[in-house]
Amino acid sequence: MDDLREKYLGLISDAADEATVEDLRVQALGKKGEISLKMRELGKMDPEERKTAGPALNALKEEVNSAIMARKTAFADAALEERLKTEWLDITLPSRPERRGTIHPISQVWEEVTAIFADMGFSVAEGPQIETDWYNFDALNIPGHHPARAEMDTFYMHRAEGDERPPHVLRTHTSPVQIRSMEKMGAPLRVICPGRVYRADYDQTHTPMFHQVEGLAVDTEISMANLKWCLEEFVKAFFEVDDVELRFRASHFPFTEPSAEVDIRCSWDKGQLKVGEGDDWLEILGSGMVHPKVLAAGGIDAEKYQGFAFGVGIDRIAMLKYGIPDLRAFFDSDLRWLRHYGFSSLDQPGLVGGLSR
Ligand code: 2NL
Repeated sequence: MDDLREKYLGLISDAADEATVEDLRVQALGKKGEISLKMRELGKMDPEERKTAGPALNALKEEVNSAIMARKTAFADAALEERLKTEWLDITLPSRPERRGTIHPISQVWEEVTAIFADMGFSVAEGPQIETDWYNFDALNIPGHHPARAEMDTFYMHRAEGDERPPHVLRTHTSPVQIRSMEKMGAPLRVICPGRVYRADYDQTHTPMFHQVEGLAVDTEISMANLKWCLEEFVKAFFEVDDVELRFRASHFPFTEPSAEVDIRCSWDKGQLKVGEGDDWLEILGSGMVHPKVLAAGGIDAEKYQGFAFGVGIDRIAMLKYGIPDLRAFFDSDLRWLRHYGFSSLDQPGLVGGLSR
């Protein structure tokens, strides 16, 4: 054993590199290593002999193993030192201008829509992307058996085995934020809720994560007329035109009654959208008068208050306004695409300086 100790400790300290140390480890402690074979011989010894040889062999194995580890660490540290000498980075240098990104069109439109409604006196609220089924469905008058639950292609979160509570969901719309706003702030209330939403749908015109802005106004004398004015102001400001014509089409949502889908008059000239003129109609949002059950779910007295609400797809109106043909390019993180469609970080959208420049 002393010979083995001497031999390996010597070889380990003489080793010139990490690979040599690893070879020595195999040679001594590997499956068929010299020390491992000795350990196997323990079985053949008589019990008395084993009593002294066993612990001694174990100690030898430990000692050689520690020597190997220490030498390997020393080589690794030296290699790291060497690398750090060549890979140093001067973080005070300015970034390379050709690598600089731009504001993503979705962020730009998010800010534009927020600026327009903030100017009309709406406050802005955000909330969790993982929601309970109560906030995402029940509070919005979408009961358990309602087909809208299935239609929404909901992503359900996993629950632990045996946990019988209903699963959390990735919110399918930002409406839960408005329920939370009603609970927190009560009536009267004017709020818009921009955010990410999720539906299990992926094709030419759908991505599983997309963006929505919903608006809600609650007061004692609110009507469809107020809704229509607000939406007209929004469309004019957003598309940066002086006049628009809106068309309300009867529709159905569980959370509004009556409900209307809103189209704007437009024309398409060589693939270029013109808003406010022409013979085409373009659907841009859904809206309606808040269902009394939804007001009640938000803790608001539906005998005393009414409200209007609407929902707009940010990605969709971004494509329309900025002539972006392919939805999926939004999420490619392609710098060339971003430089083509993106916006300067110095141009904050505002109604005074112009929305988009
Ligand atoms: C669409 C339709 C809509 C709402 C969203 C809403 C929220 C509450 C109460 C009532 Cl808390 N309504 N949101 C109402 C009507 C339509 O979105 O097609 N969006 C892209």
